[in-house]
Amino acid sequence: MKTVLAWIAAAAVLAGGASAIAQPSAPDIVVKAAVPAPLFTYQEVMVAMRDGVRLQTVIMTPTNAKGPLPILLRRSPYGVPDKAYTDVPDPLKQLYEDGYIFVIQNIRGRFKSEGTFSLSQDVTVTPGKGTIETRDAYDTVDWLVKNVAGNNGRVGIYGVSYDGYTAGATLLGPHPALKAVSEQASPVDQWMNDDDHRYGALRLSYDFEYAVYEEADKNANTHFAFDKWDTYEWYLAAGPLSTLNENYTHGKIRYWNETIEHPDYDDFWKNQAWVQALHASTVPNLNVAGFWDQEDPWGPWQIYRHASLSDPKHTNLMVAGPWYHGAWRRSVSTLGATPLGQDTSLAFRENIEAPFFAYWLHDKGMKPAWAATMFQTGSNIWKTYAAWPPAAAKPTSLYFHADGTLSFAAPGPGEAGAHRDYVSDPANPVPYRARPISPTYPAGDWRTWESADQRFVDHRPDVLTYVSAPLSADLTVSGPVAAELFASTSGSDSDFIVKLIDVAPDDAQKPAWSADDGPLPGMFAHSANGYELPIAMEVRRGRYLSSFEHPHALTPNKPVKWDVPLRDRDHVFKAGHRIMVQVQSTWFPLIDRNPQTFTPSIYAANAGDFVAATQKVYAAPDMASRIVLPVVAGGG
Ligand code: PG9
Repeated sequence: MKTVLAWIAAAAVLAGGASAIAQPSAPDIVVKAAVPAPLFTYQEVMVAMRDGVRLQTVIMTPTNAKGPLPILLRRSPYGVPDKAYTDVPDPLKQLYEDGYIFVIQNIRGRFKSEGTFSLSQDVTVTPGKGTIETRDAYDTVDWLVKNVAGNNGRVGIYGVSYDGYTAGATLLGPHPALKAVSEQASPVDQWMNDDDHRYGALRLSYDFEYAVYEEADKNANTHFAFDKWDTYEWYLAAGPLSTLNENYTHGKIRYWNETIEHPDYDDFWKNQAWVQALHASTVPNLNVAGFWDQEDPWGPWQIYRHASLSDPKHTNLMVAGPWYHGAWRRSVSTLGATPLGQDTSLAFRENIEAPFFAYWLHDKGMKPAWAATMFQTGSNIWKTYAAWPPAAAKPTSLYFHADGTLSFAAPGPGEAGAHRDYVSDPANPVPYRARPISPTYPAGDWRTWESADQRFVDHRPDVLTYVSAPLSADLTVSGPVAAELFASTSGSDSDFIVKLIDVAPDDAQKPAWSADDGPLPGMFAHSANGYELPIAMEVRRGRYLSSFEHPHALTPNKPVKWDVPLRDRDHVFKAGHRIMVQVQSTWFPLIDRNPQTFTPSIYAANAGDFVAATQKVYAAPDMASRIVLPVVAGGG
């Protein structure tokens, strides 16, 4: 920040003069603070879209520009700055140094932007034309290059999450002046994964609280007014989901109504799965994902894969790191209780993001030679890959055994019929993080729960734990991970949640944290000894095992295969660490409770439908539950 100078020279002159000439009375000495030169000019304009709807748009042009600059656009439902930045925000510092005109726009229906906003309609795809955000971005870019003084005719767009989606949606119909895109944590299909569901299992707390956040008031981001801090208690007391509208939202939150009116994967959701319309890399795009993203960990990988279907110029890039949602725009130097040795977010912005935009918008630097760059955890180093997943990764099975161990050896003949059981009771669901579970907004602790130590549940009788022997050598896992469970329930519907965990060695005599590593973040204020760090976690809902469109009842007590995709990972389980898997059937209130009685819609279930069920997880030669790891021999 520029120092604010005090104009003390005038005061010194006056003081000197006072000794020479007697003053009848002391004059008022006016000390004026020097006003630093503004870093940006600020302009707010209403930009008309093709249908006449005008969008509130803020343009900030650096005052130090020495020539025409490219424009960096961000389109958001969350509001725009009401004055120029007086200092460059940390996440923009590297970009500011290269020189951009920053433009931030409220999407239609939000704040002063005209038109209507609806979480579902905004992402609904019109074949051949993309989504409403594809078209509004096109019209905005068109207006900007024609009207913003001092622009060089090139535009980039970037943003995280909703702003990431508005960036990603441009790929379906980009304006010719749009030369670079960085979608960061963009969702692509809200029924299949990311914010609102996981393969059809409702992300209750997020879906409900976010729908209120964005749809309760056009002019605000609204926090649902819980009357309890521990939302675990609040959602449990609320009972079946029909009560949320009856008692609280009264049918006024459109997206929540739509969520419970469309339990299955019907056209309402399919038409919003915008990535299905993407078949090629249309504009250079830097996809960014967090391995520990608690909201949108899946979308960027889908966009990357879809754009890779045709990418002759190698303009489609993938970056991922040890980050919660959007953490690469903050600062991340630790994961769980482990120091990473650097600010990985800053490194991303300095070495990847800024050079990406500089190359495409300023003709500076080199085009990246890699297809993917990951901050690989465990080894805690940056790695670049010519292709993702790396060809060297070989699917390798890690098997469950009914004695609670995990090993690379499949169950033998002596383990015929072997299984472990537990009772899953929707009246006493397993919390997804240590209680109290504060509201999603505005409390910051939601951000980091995916890297929280899982010891907080592994004593529960309704959580099965499997653990390997300490590894004799490093085990590198790079690529998509999956679980295959053979399991039954005594109910006619049920959920299974699988967590893959890296267990740090426990040596109480050797604190894993040294003072040189800096202060530990509050919630991890203990050493890494024995820390159970989740590497991957996911849920499957039984009713959707054979069809996402047409749910089916499960046959009570009949074991079936549960495929549980665990997304892409790049992690080294270090020698001496153990691999752990936890299996459970509730994860509350992150995921709504499965009644464990099949009903046509869970959201219309009555209190009486919620019953306890006995779950069996098999580890037998013909029903070998396993985790499939993409192992890179020798670390790659
Ligand atoms: N995860 C948020 C979101 C994006 C898109 C749809 C719904 C929610 C966000 O942080 O913007």
